[in-house]
Amino acid sequence: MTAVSLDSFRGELERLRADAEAALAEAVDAAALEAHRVEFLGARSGRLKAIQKSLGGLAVGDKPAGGRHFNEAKAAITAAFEAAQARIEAGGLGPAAEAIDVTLPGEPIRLGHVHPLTHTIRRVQEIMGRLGFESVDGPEVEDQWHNFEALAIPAEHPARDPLDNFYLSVARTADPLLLRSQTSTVQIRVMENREPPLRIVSLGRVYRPDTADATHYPMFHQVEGLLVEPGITMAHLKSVLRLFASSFLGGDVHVRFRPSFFPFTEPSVEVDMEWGGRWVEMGGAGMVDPAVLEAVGYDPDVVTGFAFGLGVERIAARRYGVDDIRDFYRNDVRFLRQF
Ligand code: FA5
Repeated sequence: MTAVSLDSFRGELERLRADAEAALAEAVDAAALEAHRVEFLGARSGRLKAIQKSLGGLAVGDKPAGGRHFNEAKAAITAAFEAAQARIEAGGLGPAAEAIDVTLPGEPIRLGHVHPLTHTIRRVQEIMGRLGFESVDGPEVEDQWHNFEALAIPAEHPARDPLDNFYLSVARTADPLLLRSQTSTVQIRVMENREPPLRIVSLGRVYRPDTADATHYPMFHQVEGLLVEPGITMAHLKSVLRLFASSFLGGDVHVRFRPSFFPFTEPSVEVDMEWGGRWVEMGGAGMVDPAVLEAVGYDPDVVTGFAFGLGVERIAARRYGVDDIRDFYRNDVRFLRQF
C-alpha cells in the first residue's frame, strides 16, 4: 500500500465531492442519474470506492481523521444523489432552469386610466354641479310615456317609427318598451317626482339605429339639463350653456342658437359651439313647453324652465381634438393612452 498523506487524501475527497455534486445537479433524466451513480457511488469501481481503498495508506495516527472525512464526503454525495433523484421523479428541470434571479428588474405594471368618455362625463357633472345642477340617473329601458307621450311626441309622430328606435321584443304589445332614444326621459321622471325649483343634469347612454360615421354611433351618451323655477328665460339658458362650454373647453367659447323644433320645447333651438373658428352642432335646447309642464302637474303660469340635451361624444371629440367619434369605441389602447 502506497503511503498517502492526510492532506492529499482530503484533497481527493473534496474534488470528488465537488465533481459529484456538480454532475448530479445537471442530471436531467433517470439514465444520466444511473450513470453518475455508477461513476461516483458504484460498489466495485466507483470513484468513492477507489478513494476508500487508499484509506489504508494513511499513517496510523491519521486514520481516524481520514475515516471521518471519508464518511462526510460519502454522506454529502449520497445526499446529492437523493436530491437529484427526487427532482427528476418530480419532473423538475434542474436548478439552472428554475433559478430565479431576484436582482433582475421586474416587469413594469402598466397603469390604466379612465376612458375619455367617462372622464368627460365626470367633468360635465362637476362643472354643472358648481352651477347648482344636481346629477341624477334614469333607466335605459323606457316606456312610451317617458320617451314620447309626456314629451308631447304623439303616436303618429315619425320619431316613434320602429325603424328609428330599438323597441324590445315585446314590440307587438300595445305599450312596447324601448331603449331610450334620448335623455329627455329623465326630465319627465324628475318632474313627476319633485316640485320646482329644479336644477338637474343627467348623463347616460341612449340608443338609435343610426349608421356609424364620424359623428354618429348607434349607442352614444347625452347630457340632459333642466332648470325649472319662476322667471326663467332663454337668456338664462344661453348663459348656462356658455358658462359650461367655457369651463369645459377652456377659453371664451361662443354659443350660437339656431331656430329649430322639438315637440317638448317652445321655442326650440339647435346649440352650436365655436372652437378654433369652426361651428359644431352640440345638441338641442329650448324653453320647456307649457304642455309638458302641465303633463307633470306644474302650473306654467307660475314656473318656466329651460332644457338642453347635448351629445357627450361630440363635446368630448371637440375637447380632445378627435375627428371621428368611432375612435372612442374601437378600444385601441394606442388611441386611448393619449388622454
Ligand atoms: C335630442 O335628442 C333632444 N332630446 C335634445 C333636447 C333636449 C332638445 C332638451 C330640447 C330640450 P337630437 O336628436 O338633436 O336632440 O340629439 C341631440 C344631440 O345628440 C345631437 O346634437 C348630437 O350631438 C347627439 N347625437 C344625436 N345622434 C347621435 C348619434 N347617433 N351619435 C352620436 N351623437 C348623436
